[in-house]
Amino acid sequence: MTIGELRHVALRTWIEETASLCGPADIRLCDGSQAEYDELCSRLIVTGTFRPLSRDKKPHSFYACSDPGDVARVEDRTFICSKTREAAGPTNNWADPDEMKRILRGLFSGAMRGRTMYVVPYSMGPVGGPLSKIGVEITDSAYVVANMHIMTRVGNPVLEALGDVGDFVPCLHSVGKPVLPGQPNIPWPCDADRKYIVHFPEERSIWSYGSGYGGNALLGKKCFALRIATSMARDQGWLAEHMLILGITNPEGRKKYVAAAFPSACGKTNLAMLIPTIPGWKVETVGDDIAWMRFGKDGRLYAINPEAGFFGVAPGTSQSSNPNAMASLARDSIFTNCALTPDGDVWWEGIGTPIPPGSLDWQGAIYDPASGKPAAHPNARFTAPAMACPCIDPEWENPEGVPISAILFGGRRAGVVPLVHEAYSWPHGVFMGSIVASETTAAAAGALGRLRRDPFAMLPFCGYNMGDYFGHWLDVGATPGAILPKFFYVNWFRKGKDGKFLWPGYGENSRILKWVFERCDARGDEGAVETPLGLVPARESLDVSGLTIDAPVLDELLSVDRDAWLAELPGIGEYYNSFGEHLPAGLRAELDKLGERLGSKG
Ligand code: OXD
Ligand code: MN
Repeated sequence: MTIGELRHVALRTWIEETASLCGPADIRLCDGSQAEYDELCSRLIVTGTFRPLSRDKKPHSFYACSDPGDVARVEDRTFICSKTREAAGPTNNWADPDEMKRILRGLFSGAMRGRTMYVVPYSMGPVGGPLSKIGVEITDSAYVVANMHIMTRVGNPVLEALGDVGDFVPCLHSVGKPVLPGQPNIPWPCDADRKYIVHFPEERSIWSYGSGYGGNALLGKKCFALRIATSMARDQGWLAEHMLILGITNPEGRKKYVAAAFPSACGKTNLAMLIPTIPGWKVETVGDDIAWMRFGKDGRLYAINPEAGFFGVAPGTSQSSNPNAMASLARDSIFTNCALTPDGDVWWEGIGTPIPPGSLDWQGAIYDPASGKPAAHPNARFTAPAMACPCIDPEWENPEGVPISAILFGGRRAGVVPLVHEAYSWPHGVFMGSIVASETTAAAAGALGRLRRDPFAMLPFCGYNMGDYFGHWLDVGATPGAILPKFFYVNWFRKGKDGKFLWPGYGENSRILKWVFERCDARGDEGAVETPLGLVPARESLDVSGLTIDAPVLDELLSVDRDAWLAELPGIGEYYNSFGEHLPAGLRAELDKLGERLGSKG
């Protein structure tokens, strides 16, 4: 189909206006076919963006190196341009929408000269599903289109679902590097020093300029499925969350679904694909990053994974840490900023084998192990199709979603937070989500290992005032007739005095999932012990059979350090003050209750 044949007038007009602003050499409406994907990959080989991997090692897969100035999400260049600063709230960068549009129009003017402008209709969620939504990304990056093919559902079926007047989120993207006459095309075009990742929540549009990487450029993911979707969800009474979704089945064949929020690069993909170490239990994956949830007619909370692929952190992924991820990326995948071995495979730190001599690093230079630098960038990524995952859940594409029984929060905390604790109530669970804090990782540009509050793991992803977002969560819990999931807070990352992790993690986390599963069916505090923080497992209820763990270590993992928590309270209070009048009274009340429990119990 050509642009002129598009029946959707608003879409056609937007495409024509964008073309006249950006001045591309040609326009291509993407159909989503395999032939189109293959042609894009061939083009990317010609520009040097892709190198094909060996057919024997990773069939139909490609290696890409980014510009060194374009390796991660850029939170300081990400803006929420609501009409007022207050609507964006204290945790977002705000800019006046008119002023920002003026800047962006200047940057986008002529930005696509010499390039193809791709128009990518895509669906977040199964095409036409009741929880799904449509976006259209206009981009001048073939790399972005290829990744969108894996990460979302693209092309003709989406246009059909959109019809003549359907709603879509316009997402405009340019790498900001026109190809001028006589200039060669470069493998990773970007405008590294002038990036703008901009959201207009009221008009529900996205403009992204200057970066070709991940969450900055694949606009269906963080920009639409989280930042714009949170503001839709608030208005429409649902939830758009930075959560994995997994199904867990017990030895009797009963199954429950769990959603879990962890800050970026804290092991969501590993948890979503976990292989239980406890006999007879099974975990299956619905999604590893984003959940859209709303109540069904039966009162339960149903979740879909709006994505169709995994954009996972490669370093640390191995046959032993996550064999299911390794199988997902075994073919038909794109690898960005990994190392390349001489026999045409990819390599990264933590893959479990030594780097073969003569490998190239993430910049395409011969790797020198003596350099002391990693061969793969710490935020190197694989883009892999979800359906290739051996443990993909049979219901993962159910357009109605899967019913959620438990919601987990977690972060990287060397101390203070016990291995697992359960909330006493929905508002207490919302309180837990609001105080998530984690040591920072390489998923975003900036200092590593700093403790930062990352409420609901949504700090970089909430498209409106975070105080109002807390209020929305409280309101959702008060929905009449709702059968509410239970909340839990987990911390696999607690360390002992010797600096070593106390808990083995990975497949052993199934022991915690088992306790969560059983708590969902339990009456009262069966299997649990009350503490000031919440309910922790009664020692005999946490299955540690077959695990070598000393009793004192387990005690330490499950202990509530009252002094440390009393010391945390003022910080939480100050944090809450930063939301001013937008902080819901219900959360302040939870903080007071925690203070009382710490004073009177434990
Ligand atoms: C991601 C992130 O890429 O959270 O999922 O940064
Ligand atoms: Mn994420």
